[in-house]
Parts: sequence; structure tokens; C-alpha cells
Amino acid sequence: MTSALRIALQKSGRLSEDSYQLFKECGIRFDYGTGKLRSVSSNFPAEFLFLRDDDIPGYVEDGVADLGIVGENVAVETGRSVNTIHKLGFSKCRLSIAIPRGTEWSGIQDLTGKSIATSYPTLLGNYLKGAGVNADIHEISGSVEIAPGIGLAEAVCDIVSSGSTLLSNGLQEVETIFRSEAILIANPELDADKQTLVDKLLFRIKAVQAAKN
Ligand code: PRT
Ligand code: ZN
Repeated sequence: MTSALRIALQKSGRLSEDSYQLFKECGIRFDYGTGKLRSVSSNFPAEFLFLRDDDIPGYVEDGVADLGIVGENVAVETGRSVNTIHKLGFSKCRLSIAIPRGTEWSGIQDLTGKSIATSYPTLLGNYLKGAGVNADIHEISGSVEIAPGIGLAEAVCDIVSSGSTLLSNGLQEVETIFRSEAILIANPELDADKQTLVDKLLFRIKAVQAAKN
């Protein structure tokens, strides 16, 4: 007997609603938003796990889940060995460097010797390395935009969507270092039965996307 696909979704956050909607549009029914941390689909061989987004790449790498939906930013930052099998087109955002408004900016070299607060030390570190800039990366896990105002750092590198958070914290976006959207990730060693289910699911996802375009 084929075992069900295990799919990890964000429990509650910016990916949750669109992830759920996607499966709903694919005709896959399961309980969502009831507080339960797992739910078995009533009409497709799949079981859903509801987790923090940061934990999803690790679960998929370890094979605890076969598939997961996360932002590309999180997939790359965590550095887990997972396959990106499809881009989903929602939760679009960018990872950008911002500095206090009114500060002069002539380019990324201006950050040499400066301290930058971020929750994305790997992505930022790689970008600075590529640009040949030596700066001090200060890792914080949230409320990054507050850092320059309280003297914790001279710049920030954070996720931007509308830009209003930067604006209300007196910051200006000066450089985009990464563009992200929600992606479907998979464990690289799925067996043939699970791969058949993934192909079925992908076929439906592509049909849903095609109908929208
Ligand atoms: O609780 P859990 O750990 O699961 O969730 P989380 O709080 O870590 O993540 P969540 O739900 O905030 O975001 C999940 C994913 O959504 C991110 O990894 C991104 O891929 C994507 N995404 C899309 C965003 C945004 N837009 C976004 N605007 N993630 C975060 N933000 C934050 C940003 O950090 C900043 O504080 O929103 C603020 C900026 O928004 P604007 O519109 O003011 O520019
Ligand atoms: Zn998170």
C-alpha cells in the first residue's frame, strides 16, 4: 500500500492562507485553522503538518515531511538540502538593505566597516562577500527595523513588501539583495510511489496556476 504524502505548511503567518487556498483549489480537502497540528486529507493520500516556517526545510531534509511550502528566503537561509520543485507565485517579497533616511548613499561599499542588523546572516554574508565588502553582521531574530534608531546598528537587512515598515521607522531602502516568493520544496530521496503522488499534485497545481493566468 502506498503511504500518504506528508506535507508541511506554516501554521499561522503570511504563507498559511495562500498555502491552504492552493490545496483547496487543487480539490484537496483537509481541516485547517482548527488548532490541530496535523490533519489527514479526506480525498487525497496526504497528511498535513502545521509548523513554524523556519522549521519546515529541516523537516523536509530529514524526511519527516516529504514536501513543504516556505519562502525562498527561508529555504536558502537555512541551507538545508531540499529540492525546489515549483514556484508558487504568492508571498512575494524582497530582502533589502536599508539605512536611516537622509543618509548619503553611493553604493554597497559605503557599508565597509559598518554594522548591519539582520535575521538573514547567511544571505547577507554571501552578498557582502560577493561585493567584496567587509561589514559587521549583527544577527537579531525580529524587529530588525528598530536597530538603527536605538544605536544597535547603522543599517538593516530585512524583508520588505510594501515598504511601509521601513518608512515608519525612518529608513530608506538602498539595495535589494534577494527576491523571494513561496516555493514547494521536496525531500531529494522520495521513493517511486511518493514521486507519483508528487507528480499528480504538481499536475493539479500547474492547472490551477494556468487557469489564473
Ligand atoms: O511564526 P512563523 O515563524 O511561522 O512565521 P514568521 O513570523 O517567521 O514569518 P511570516 O509569517 O511573517 O512570513 C513568512 C514568509 O512570508 C517570509 O519568510 C517571506 O517569505 C514572506 N513574506 C512576504 C514576508 C513579508 N512578505 C513581509 N512583509 N515576511 C515578512 N514580512 C515582514 C518583514 O519582516 C517586515 O517586518 O513584514 C515587514 C515589512 O512589510 P512591509 O509591507 O511594511 O514592507
Ligand atoms: Zn518564522
